[in-house]
Amino acid sequence: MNKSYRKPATALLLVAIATTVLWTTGASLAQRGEGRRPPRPGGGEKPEIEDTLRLNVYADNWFSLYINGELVAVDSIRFMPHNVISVDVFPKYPMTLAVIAKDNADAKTGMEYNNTQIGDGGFILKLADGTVTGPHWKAKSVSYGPIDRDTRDPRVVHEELPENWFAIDFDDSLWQAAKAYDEQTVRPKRPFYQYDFEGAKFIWADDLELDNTVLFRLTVDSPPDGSQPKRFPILESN
Ligand SMILES: [Ca+2]
Ligand SMILES: [Ca+2]
Repeated sequence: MNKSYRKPATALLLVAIATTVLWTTGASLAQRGEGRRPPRPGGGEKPEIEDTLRLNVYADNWFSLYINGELVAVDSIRFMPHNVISVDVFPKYPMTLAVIAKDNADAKTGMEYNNTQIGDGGFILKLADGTVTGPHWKAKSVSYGPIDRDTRDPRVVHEELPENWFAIDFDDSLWQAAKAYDEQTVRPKRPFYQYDFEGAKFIWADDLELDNTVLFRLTVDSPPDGSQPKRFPILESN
């Protein structure tokens, strides 16, 4: 090998070594949480990705979710196949979660698959601070049918969504308690088992089959796992 070939090879090797050293250092700093930017004088610490919580949501068949009045997650697949939405959430307590969940149901008949059958619903959620779905959530069914399970002459009941149903200060005191359902009853599909839902219960309104659109709400005063939420004064002036 002559000199002109050796030089680029040596340079490449040096770049590779330097990249590995930088990557290793960065990874170990991130692992120890030492990669945070130092706070600016007088500015306070800014939140970093380690300050977020992982939120896992599974709906049969579709949902959208608001936290403290803001839209945070939407199921990216309208009905089939069933999927899990997993996003990072920046928590702020007290934290109001509000969900609209829909079973796959024709608006006029309450049935699915070209009106050939009655489908069932189901909703489950877990946030990394220990917030989980269960009968302590509030629920309200706003679409129901087919009435009397009459599939020959299917009729449905729809209610307008209450104004600001997802807002922090919405009064849900007259809503019913969510009803919890066994995993065996909801029969979640494969993606459910690939994410952490430990401790969470499937919820819906009173009828897993005939309630087709259900609203849910919960306000969490502080992290259920007892962790101390970090404060960021830099964000509190906004
Ligand atoms: Ca249904
Ligand atoms: Ca369904």
